[in-house]
Amino acid sequence: MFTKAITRKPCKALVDGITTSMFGEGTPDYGKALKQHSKYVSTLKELGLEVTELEGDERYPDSCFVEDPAVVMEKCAIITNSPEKSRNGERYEILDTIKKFYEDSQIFFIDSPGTMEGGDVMKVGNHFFIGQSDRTNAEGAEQFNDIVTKFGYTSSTVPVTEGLHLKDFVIYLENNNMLVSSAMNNEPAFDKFNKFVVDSDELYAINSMYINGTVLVPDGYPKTLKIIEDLGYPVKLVETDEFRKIDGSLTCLSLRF
Ligand code: CIR
Repeated sequence: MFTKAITRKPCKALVDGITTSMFGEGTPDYGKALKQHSKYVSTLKELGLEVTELEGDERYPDSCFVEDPAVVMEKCAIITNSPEKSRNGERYEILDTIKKFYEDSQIFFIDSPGTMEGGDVMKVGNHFFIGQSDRTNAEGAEQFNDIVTKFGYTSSTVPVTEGLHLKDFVIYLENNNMLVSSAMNNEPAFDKFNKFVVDSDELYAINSMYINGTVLVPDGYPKTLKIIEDLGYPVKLVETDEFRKIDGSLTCLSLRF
């Protein structure tokens, strides 16, 4: 059960955010991005979360994607280490906020040469699947494993072969249900789950977000919406088009715990 979330308002420099153009083209419209973000935050609040809303930080164009500089869980928090120059400083900024919720003895760091971003970390019960991607390397995954095993969690790695982060291609919706890309459907690590393959023209909607029984789904992906509704989840649609232009989706806009 999640009770809290941390978000950060998009800054004007959002228009300079990093993009692989894997989901769409163009530059985000800042005004629209602010509106979509504010709706996202109010949706989290409607679901009962107490949201700590941080101010935009112009030094870091991608800083609204707070999921990446930290991984939070019940027993500890891990400050990650982005290999992207324009994002690495976000780890120091999120730390101050993490300290409000965790004791110093519960806060850990991924250090160079280890790299990691939270978008590559997917929690399933007490297990973490860690995507090995351009942002998260084997050393980062090993450091993460050393930390979480001390607290009774386990972790394993999964190769990310098709884009930015693990959670762009597989997402856990609890109740043993997973949305997957066709590549992730062939990943043996996920064999035991009820997998639902999302069509290639709706790949972006894999990154839907389970919050306390409800699933937030990006607006505009009817086939994926139907899969989720047919599974019986109450659904809330959220517009994220402006973030999509720079590879941002639902989970990356918050830390939930
Ligand atoms: C980046 O490339 O770092 C940002 N433009 C997008 C980050 C998205 N983060 C996520 O999915 N966890």
